Amino acid sequence: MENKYCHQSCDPAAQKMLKRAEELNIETVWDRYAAQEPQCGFGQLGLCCRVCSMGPCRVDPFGDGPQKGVCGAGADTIVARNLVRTAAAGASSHVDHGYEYIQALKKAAQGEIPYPIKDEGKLKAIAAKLGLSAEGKTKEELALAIAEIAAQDFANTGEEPMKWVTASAPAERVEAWKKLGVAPRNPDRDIRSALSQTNIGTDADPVNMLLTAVRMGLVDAYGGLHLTTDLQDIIFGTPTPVASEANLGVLKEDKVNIVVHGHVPLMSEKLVEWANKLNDKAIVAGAAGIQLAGICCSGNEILMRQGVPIATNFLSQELAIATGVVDAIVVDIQCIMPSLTTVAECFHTKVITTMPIAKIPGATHVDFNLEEADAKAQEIIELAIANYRNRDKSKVHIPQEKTSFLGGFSVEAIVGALAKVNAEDPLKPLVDNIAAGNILGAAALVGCNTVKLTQDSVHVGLAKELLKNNVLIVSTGCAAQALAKAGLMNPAATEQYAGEGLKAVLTAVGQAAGLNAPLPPVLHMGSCVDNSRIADLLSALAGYLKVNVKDLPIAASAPEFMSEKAIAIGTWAVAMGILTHLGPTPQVLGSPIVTGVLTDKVEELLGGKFIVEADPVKAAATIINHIIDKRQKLGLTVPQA
Ligand code: NFS
Repeated sequence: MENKYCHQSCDPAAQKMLKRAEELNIETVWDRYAAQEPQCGFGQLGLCCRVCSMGPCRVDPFGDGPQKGVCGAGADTIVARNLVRTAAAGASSHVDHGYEYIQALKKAAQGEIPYPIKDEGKLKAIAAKLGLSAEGKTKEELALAIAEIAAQDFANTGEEPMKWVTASAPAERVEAWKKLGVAPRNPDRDIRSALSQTNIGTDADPVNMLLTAVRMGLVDAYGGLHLTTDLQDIIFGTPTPVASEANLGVLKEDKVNIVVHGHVPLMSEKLVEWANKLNDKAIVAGAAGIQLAGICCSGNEILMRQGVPIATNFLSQELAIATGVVDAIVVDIQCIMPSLTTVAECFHTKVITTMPIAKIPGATHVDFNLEEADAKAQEIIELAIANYRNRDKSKVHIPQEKTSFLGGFSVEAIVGALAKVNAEDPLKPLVDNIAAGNILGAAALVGCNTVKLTQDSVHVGLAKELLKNNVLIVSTGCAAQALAKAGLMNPAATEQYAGEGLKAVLTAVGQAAGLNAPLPPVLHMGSCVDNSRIADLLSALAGYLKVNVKDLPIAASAPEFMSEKAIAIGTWAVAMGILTHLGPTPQVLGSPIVTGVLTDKVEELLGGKFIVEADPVKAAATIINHIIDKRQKLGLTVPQA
């Protein structure tokens, strides 16, 4: 559909809702972005410093004005300092999330909270990777022992790396990080030290600070992502393939619609349970039942384990409310626009906050806690049901767009599907097809949306180019939601978009796995914390091939990133040795040293580096050339031009 909204979003449902929002005079993220333009050029280059109150200071990028802040810090120091603080803030979000699970696992093991330990297989697998013997232990005893190891990582006062690092990362990487002095020791302490290092008058050396940025990436990965995925799987179960639907068309005019948004599934899993239990109450209230749908990573979590459909991704969260049928939008932490309550004022929608660190003026706050999880989840669902009767029918406007897709591709699920082809040696079919060139390589498409680029356009454009060239895609976060909405995660997409070699492989695996259709060409591996799953898959592949991760024909991309968390995760990907593409330009160009290290010199040290390119076709070409180069170095066939 060619219309004036297609510069804002390439998602047709979002375009329709943008038109609707304009008719109703509802302000959206796109309007506020327009009002901010032109955005501050100093800030965009990372040259604005607010570290102390002698400032704010700024360095003139053209060389005419001041070249130093009041304290004497120049462009390189200021940019590096800002970058470290961004990465530290990103890491702190994921570490905070992981920390919730240490508490949860401990309490679950002691029977203090209504969360059974669901996945005994994963429990034993995590125990084994941590070197714990399961013998003679009940599952509760083993869970408690795992929670204690995690807690010790947060109490480490020594210099040795966190246990979660040595247990999760390839040994070769851990050695490389130790040699550089960046291996995480204790997430809390490392983040504290990064903030201390970047205080006024402490570190002025940009390269020394960039090493700390790398450490923040690793803190995010192991104190945040890996720890979280591992413990979440133990409590809630490891995802298995599941069919679902994506886009605003999943909302139902005749049902109580509850949209779940945020990141921590402790609350959202309980909402799924109680939505099922209270469905009849919704019917008594005059609705046809309860429809749950998700936004952002809480959405991804309950999709992966429960098949709950995706309403939309980050940038169009306000537009979900503008459908007029959302009876409650229940949020926990991260990526929640404070404007939700303003949009909700135009409708009957209740915005329900649930966490002590994430309140929004104008929202209803329900103090969700683990001990009272059932009562609180019940309270939330009942608030939504009671609100159904307040819906104004004249304001209902649901776009019909929705696509069907498959989610739930944990590493275990992928290996399980491959085992149907070769039960003894499941990775062999994948590796053989990479070696033969049927699969050129693999790319991870991850991360957010940003209002600076047309919503979903770089995700979708890049994915289509890569698939055409036989690059298998794995995806997480809002990227995965973009690709699901665009219809790239179902068997039909394999027929339509995959190159011949890739199509043949996915068809064979799909048939063997009993799907009666090809595997999707883009595999949904979960939320952003589940980038840990991607790393585990790559580590397994590298281990199988007896090479290092940095030698694999692979790349990562956050084509529309916006969050501090994405900066931390991207830095980790580079530290794993992976070429990492970013669509928007990070705020570092004001420093030639920082830019030079991140896009070039870091490769010598860690094997990976950043590239920046907003055009999806050009980005795909660079990624494909990189993959071909890695194939050549491994002595694998390369396609003829
Ligand atoms: Ni990731 Fe998931 Fe989305 Fe970006 Fe936000 S939801 S944690 S940060 S916007 S991908």
